[in-house]
Amino acid sequence: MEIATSAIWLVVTILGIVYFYFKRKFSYWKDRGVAYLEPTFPLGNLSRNSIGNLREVFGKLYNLRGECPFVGGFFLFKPVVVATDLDFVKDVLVKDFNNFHGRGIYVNEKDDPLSGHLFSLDGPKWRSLRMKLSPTFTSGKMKFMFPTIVDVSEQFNQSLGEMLHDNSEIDVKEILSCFTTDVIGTCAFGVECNSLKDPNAVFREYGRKIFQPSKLRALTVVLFRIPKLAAALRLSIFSKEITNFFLGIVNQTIEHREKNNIKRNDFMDLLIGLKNNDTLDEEKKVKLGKLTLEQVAAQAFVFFVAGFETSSTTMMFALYELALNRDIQEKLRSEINTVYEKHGGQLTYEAIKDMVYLDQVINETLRKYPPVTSLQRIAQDNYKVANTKLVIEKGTTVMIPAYQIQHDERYYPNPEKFDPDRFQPEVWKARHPMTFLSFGDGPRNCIGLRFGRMQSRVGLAMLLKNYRFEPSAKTPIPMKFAQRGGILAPVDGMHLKVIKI
Ligand code: HEM
Ligand SMILES: *[C@@H]1O[C@H](CO)[C@@H](O)[C@H](O)[C@H]1NC(C)=O
Ligand SMILES: *[C@@H]1O[C@H](CO)[C@@H](O)[C@H](O)[C@H]1NC(C)=O
Ligand SMILES: *[C@@H]1O[C@H](CO)[C@@H](O)[C@H](O)[C@H]1NC(C)=O
Ligand SMILES: *[C@@H]1O[C@H](CO)[C@@H](O)[C@H](O)[C@H]1NC(C)=O
Ligand SMILES: CC(=O)N[C@H]1CO[C@H](CO)[C@@H](O)[C@@H]1O
Repeated sequence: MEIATSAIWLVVTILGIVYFYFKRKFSYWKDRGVAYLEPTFPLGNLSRNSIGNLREVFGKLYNLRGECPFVGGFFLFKPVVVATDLDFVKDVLVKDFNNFHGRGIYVNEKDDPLSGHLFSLDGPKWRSLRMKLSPTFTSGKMKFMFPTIVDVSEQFNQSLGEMLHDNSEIDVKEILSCFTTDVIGTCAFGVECNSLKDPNAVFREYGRKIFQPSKLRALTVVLFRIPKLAAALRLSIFSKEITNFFLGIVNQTIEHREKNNIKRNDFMDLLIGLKNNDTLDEEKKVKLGKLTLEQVAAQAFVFFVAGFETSSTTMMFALYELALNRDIQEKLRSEINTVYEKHGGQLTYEAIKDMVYLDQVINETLRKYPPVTSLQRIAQDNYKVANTKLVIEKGTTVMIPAYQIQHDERYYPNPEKFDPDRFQPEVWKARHPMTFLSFGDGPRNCIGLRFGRMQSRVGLAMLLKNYRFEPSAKTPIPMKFAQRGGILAPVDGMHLKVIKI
């Protein structure tokens, strides 16, 4: 009896302490006079990032904006800054980058070598790696890889032609993922693949596995957001199966190339160079060490993960809007055909650069459908916010709601309208530079921006030259976004009618 009563008291007391702890934490923004969304116990209101769709919560938060350059949210009991003012966004991403260079993502290089990649590392490790990898993505290097991308696109065009019947309705999301998987598989791993022809293609299979949402993963992703706890538990982000596959394929590729002295001027060649040679930090005149095999594998892995789904998503939403806007589709096709002719019927690097309207269509697609809907930084030190009395405390996460900013009618009137003319040079130059955040901005923006744009242009040019796209009964109109997963996607694929020209 005695013991039972004491036990009950103990439980009640603990629950009480936890409750008041959260309650005190949840008054964080109120105490500071910052607009915030009432959090729910115990998840706060930003946990849905990992469990469901953050876009809705961000929409609510964004609507609270006022004088203050940001509003407050909670991830579990941790306060999160949600930037709503463009000058403040610029301070975080560009001007005061030194205080916001990290993302604060959990990394466990020891148990989980693939987690040590450019996207998740912070501090000097990130800086040194970014310096080493930047030369990999210059326009000169892109020019070298261009013919490879065109080859893949021709193979893709052919397989698609064989697949189609007179009046086919297909899920373009799936076929575009096959295309970008093949491009990255070829350029980053030097492995010839034809995912469209071979439904069991390994890269496509692993690509699916990485992006497959699951309940268990949702839970661990919440834990990853508390890096200290995750580190104490020594959690691994990627399964042994995924790790072994990527380490194995990189190991084999390197061995094969070194033994046979093969040079292909692709990402893998450049990574092998970084494994064998020291690099020089031009600014500080210091040598940066060589990459280990594990580090090479982690970078090839992140090129794959960050490179295929983002670009295929861009092309998918472009085809969707083009199917709904036939006049824009015809205008674009006519540009593509004219430029092809001008360049002797060849899709050259110069030809692609001449397709200006194509670029506008891609920009407008990325504006309306940013594949990565928000950006993240973490404060290195206490930070005084310009023109306010507010201080962002060390270790606080700052989120930038790119999707909301790009749908704000103050910057893009009638934001739901698909209008490539928003990106005529004189129009976009007049806008605040932080109104377009689909590749992030500042020194930690997307390193693969040029490559992502290039493969999207080649893919779209090839497709629009040879096929016409129309909506079908299964096309999602109006658009409904999936509630899960990290990258913007429709609920149930993207079915369109595809007609040979
Ligand atoms: C249309 C295609 C793409 C989109 C929309 C996209 C978008 C983004 C965004 C929003 C970020 C975060 C930027 C920030 O926080 O400021 C990012 C980072 C990154 N992206 Fe991309 N990306 C694309 C293609 C690619 C490709 C093709 C690659 C590699 C081959 C790539 C590799 C990376 C890497 C490594 C980072 C981390 C950079 C760092 O932290 O230093 N991305 N990307
Ligand atoms: C693309 O495929 C179609 C058949 O579907 C073919 O007529 C056309 O020549 C191909 N184009 C290129 C550039 O390979
Ligand atoms: C790479 O592969 C070789 C065999 O092909 C093996 O002996 C070696 O241990 C592998 N290295 C790593 C780091 O997995
Ligand atoms: C790296 O060193 C190898 C010889 O080990 C050399 O062939 C290659 O050109 C070097 N690469 C760079 C980028 O310096
Ligand atoms: C697309 O947007 C980017 C970034 O705002 C810009 O650099 C590029 O010139 C734009 N292209 C077109 C055709 O508007
Ligand atoms: C997890 C989550 O989203 N929790 C809450 C965040 O705040 C909004 C608005 O107060 C609630 O509706 C959510 O349930």
